[in-house]
Formats: sequence, C-alpha cells, structure tokens
Amino acid sequence: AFLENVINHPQFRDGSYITRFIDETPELFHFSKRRDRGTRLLRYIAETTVNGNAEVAGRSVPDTRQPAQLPSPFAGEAPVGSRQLFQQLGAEGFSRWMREQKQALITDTTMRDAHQSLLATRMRSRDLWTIAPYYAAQLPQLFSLECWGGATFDVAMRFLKEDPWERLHGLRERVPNILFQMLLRGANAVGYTSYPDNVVRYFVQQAVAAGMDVFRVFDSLNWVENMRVAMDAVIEAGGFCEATVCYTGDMLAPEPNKYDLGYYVKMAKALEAAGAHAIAIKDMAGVARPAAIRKLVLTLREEVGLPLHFHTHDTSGIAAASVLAAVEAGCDAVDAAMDAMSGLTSQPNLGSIVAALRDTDRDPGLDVQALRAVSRYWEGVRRHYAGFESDIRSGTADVYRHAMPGGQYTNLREQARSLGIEHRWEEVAEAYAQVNELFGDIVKVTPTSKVVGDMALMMVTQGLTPADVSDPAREIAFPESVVQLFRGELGQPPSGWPVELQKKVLAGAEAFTVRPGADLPPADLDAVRIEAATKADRAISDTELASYLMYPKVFLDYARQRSQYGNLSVLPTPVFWYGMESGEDITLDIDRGKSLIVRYLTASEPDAEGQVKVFFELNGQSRTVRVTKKG
Ligand code: 3PY
Ligand code: ZN
Repeated sequence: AFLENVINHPQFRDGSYITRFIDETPELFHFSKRRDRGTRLLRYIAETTVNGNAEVAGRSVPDTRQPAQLPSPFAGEAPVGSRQLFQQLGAEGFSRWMREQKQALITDTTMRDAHQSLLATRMRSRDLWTIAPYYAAQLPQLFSLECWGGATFDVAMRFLKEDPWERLHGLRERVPNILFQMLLRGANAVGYTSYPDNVVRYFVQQAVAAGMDVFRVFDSLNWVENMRVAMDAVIEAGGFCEATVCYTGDMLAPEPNKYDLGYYVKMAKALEAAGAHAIAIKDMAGVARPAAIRKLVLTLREEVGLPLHFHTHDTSGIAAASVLAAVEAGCDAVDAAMDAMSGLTSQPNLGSIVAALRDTDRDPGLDVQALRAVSRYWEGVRRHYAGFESDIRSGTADVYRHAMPGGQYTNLREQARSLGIEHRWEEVAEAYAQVNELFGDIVKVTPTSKVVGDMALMMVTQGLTPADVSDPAREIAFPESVVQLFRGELGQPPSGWPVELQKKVLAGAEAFTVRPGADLPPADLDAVRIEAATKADRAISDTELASYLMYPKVFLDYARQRSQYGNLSVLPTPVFWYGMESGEDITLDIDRGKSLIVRYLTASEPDAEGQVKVFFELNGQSRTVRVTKKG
C-alpha cells in the first residue's frame, strides 16, 4: 500500500523530487506504517479470539479482565537511589559502602524470581513497565530490582513473543535510579547448556550496555573454576559482580557432611579472591534453617571482607525466619517479593519483613504506604495469570527432604501432570531426593536441577528403584541430560562423579574433567550474525545476536512471529492470552504519542472452509480479518 501511494503520487509520476517527496511527506509513510502495525496486531487478536492461545489451553481462566489498580500518580523527578550511588562510587567503593552501612538492604524479586516461581515465568513486559515508574518515584530506598535473567530470557521469547532486551530497555527508561539485578548461570549464561567463553562475555557486555547493574553469578555445581569467565566479564564491563555460593543440604547436620561450614567459607574466599564485589548466599530451595544461616552469616562476615546478600524461597512456609536471622547476624542485603507475589515457592513477604524490622537498627527505611500500593497493583496483575497458578496451597516441610529449587518445584509438578503422574507427586519428590543421593549429593539448581528432575520422572514412570538404577546388570536408557551431566558437560562437582554410576551411564563413552568452556571453540560472532540474518531474512541487532547465541531456534521462531504480528507487548495481558470480548474497546499505545483504538464487534460462524470473519473497528474504521477456525 505504501509503494502504491508513492507510485501514484503526481510528484512521483513526473519523476521529480523523489527523495524530497519522501522527506516532505512523512505523514504518508507514517500513516502506512501505522496501518500496517494495526493490521498485524488485529490479525493476532482475531486469531486468539477465534482459536485461543495454545499456551493457556486447558488452564483455568481468570475471573476478571479489570486492569490492575495503579497507585496514585506522583509529580517530579525520581529521587536519587542506589544506582546513582553505584555510579558515583564505582563497584569497589559501592561494595565497601554496602558492607559499612547499617540498614538491611532489600532486593525486590517480584519482576523475576517471584513470577518465575509462582507463575511459570509468564509475567509480560507490559505489566512490569506499567508499575516501574512508581518504583522509581516511591521506593527509591530499595537496594535493587531483580528483573531479568534466570528463566525470564527464554520464556519471554518462547511463550510471550517478546524481546527480553526490549523488556530491559523499557524498565531502564522508567527506573533511572534503582539498581537492576539479574541472575546469570555462569557458563550457562541464561541457558541450560555450556556456552563458549566469548559468547558469555558478549552476552554480559550487551547486558551492561542495556542497563543491567548487578549480576548474581552462580554455577550449578558450585564450581568456582566454571564461574571465572562470567565474573571477569561482569567486572570488565563495569557491572557489580555478586558471586554466588549456592546453599544446599544441612550445614548443621551432626553427621559428616560435605556441605558444612568449612565448605562454604572456602568457596566464599575463593570467590573473593576471584574479584567478586559481593557474595550471594543463594538458598534456591529454601532449606537454610535460621540457625544455619545465622552461623553462616556470622562466620562469613568474619572470614571475608565483602558484603553478603541472602536469597531464599518460602516453600517451607517459614523462610522469613531465616531472612530475619540473616539480618540479625549482619547480612547486608536480603531478597523478598512484594506481598501479593510472595510466599509458597516464591520469596518471603517483603512488606512483612520491612514491618518486622521497623524501628530496629536495621530498619530498611521503605515507605510502607508505597509498598502497600505497589503490592495492590501486583495483586491485580496476578489475577490475569490465573492460568499459570499451581495448585499448592501451603508451605511444606517436605522441602527439607527433596530440596527442589522454588523455581523448579511447580515446573516439575507441571511435567508430572503432563505425564499423567501428578497424583504420584510424593513419589516424584522422593525419587528426586533419591536421584540426588545416586548422583553423589550435588548442588541442585538450574541446569543440574533439571537433570535430577528428568531422572526422577523417569524412575517414577518406569517404576525404577535406586538399586535398579545402580545395578550394573540392569540395562537402563538414561535421559540424554543425565548422559551429558556425567560426561562433564555442565562441569564437575567438588569430589567428582560417583565412579560406578558414571561408568554405567556413559557406557564406555569418554568423560572430561576440564571446565566445558575450555574445550568449546569460540563462536565466530560475525559469521553467526550473518547466519541469523539469513535465517530471519532481516538485519540482526547486537542484542538480537545475543539472543540468537543463547537460543537459536527460539529466537528465530520469535522473529518470525514478530514480523507476522508486530510488537505484541502493547496488548493488555487478558487480550494477549484470551483475545477480545464482543463490544470491548482497547487503546494500544504503539509508540510515543501514537495509539490505536481497537473495538471488537463480532465474528461470523465458520463457512464451509472453516473461515471465520472477525469484525473490528480500528480507530473508528471497519476492518475485517479472516481467520481459519482450528479444531
Ligand atoms: C534460575 O537459574 O532460573 C534460578 O532461578 C535458579 O534458582
Ligand atoms: Zn531463587
């Protein structure tokens, strides 16, 4: 349509001023482009209204489409916060400040771990962007917002059809003053596999350039060797390197135990020596009992000179006791989730932790009213994701036995359901604990936790006991992820793999003991960019190259949908998942100062070919979209 407009224009036909024509008549171009965007969005809405979004098929439907309630508007600029302090002091100065200051510093995990753990990571960018300016204006005392990394990167593209980098840019624009924090899986970056060193470096550089500040770097086997490349990349790119000790097992167990106090102290010292700016204690399952964390924090405060940041999950129902014990013992920063997104497999309750610390010498100094208003917003947002809520209603002491990470628990339950064994969940949880023992008692966090989960599901579905698995005479087709783990593709546990089981799993194949990145040839980034551009049939930006390096297929699928439908992050969440209701109006802000008003009228019955006509008004003009009815 644009080309037709151009070709038929008299100034174009007489052959003059071709470029001036384009320059002087931008409204023609804009009109056409906007209409094109409108058309593509209408196509998505029509298809979803008629056929639904496969990602919510068979799931519970929210009982409301009401927008979440925003706090009252505010005026003025965002007050100075942790980010300006970081920029002023530099990473090392900021690290000293963190350790010397008195308040309990609070990280809000709502925008990353909380929805990863409660809602299968499905929170859309739009819902994060909408509340972001309120954080900047009213909660500038927060230490950081954990808002990126972990599973969010993959899920954004795979299920939400969004660009994770646009999410980050959009947040940064709206929150200039509070540190942003991400979870980086060391050599696994934001994926489930080992990447070449230069890919990890490139990813980190792009993240810093896009506005990420604090990188919580961990290794899924607590192998410091495997963390160095990512840590160095963060430090070199100017980020704040929060190197992580993953907490597992029971540090206070009376019997000999490889995850004892000495183990953690040694690891924390190694991370300090490797250049970390802070140490995170990452209790991904929520098994660090209050007495254990107290002792660990007291000891680490003595043994290392870096600030400490405690992270846990509330799967047990009592994790706030551990957070308060950590704070009492002098832990510098702690993680929590906004009330409406807290509890169960998520982080403990931020508002309640703040209330519990009020008027103590560690009072976090947050505005209670602002917390309440922001939490009310999240409560409304959460309703739109009812389809992704899991069926757990209470905390469970069972977690002390199986030690599943909070971010995995609901996911594995979902996998069990899809295999038809959800009613045997207790067996799955028990098998998970048994697999851990078979594997030599390892750290279980993404991606090793996924391997343990795969094996546990296989044991339950095939009725295998630990004795069957170990028995050299019994043939077992191990999941591919287990073979890769025992080959050393995710790295090495401190005392190696159990020898007999490794022999059986590898069936003669060779294992390696060097860190995986040492053996992976560097990616030829220019060549990969050309490959991605060829496959996507368009130019690839620097950040898109980083996405493609992490998830080539997922990125290409996303890119295809993006060209088909345009930028879907402009759609309200109920519309994205469920389409529109007859007579409903929505306003889509497609660009600064440019919006589309969409009204859905009705849809015809399918004709003989299954074609449905879907009738809309777009900015008051009738539009019809034809959709093939599925099923
Ligand atoms: C992740 O890697 O996504 C995690 O949340 C680990 O706890
Ligand atoms: Zn977590």
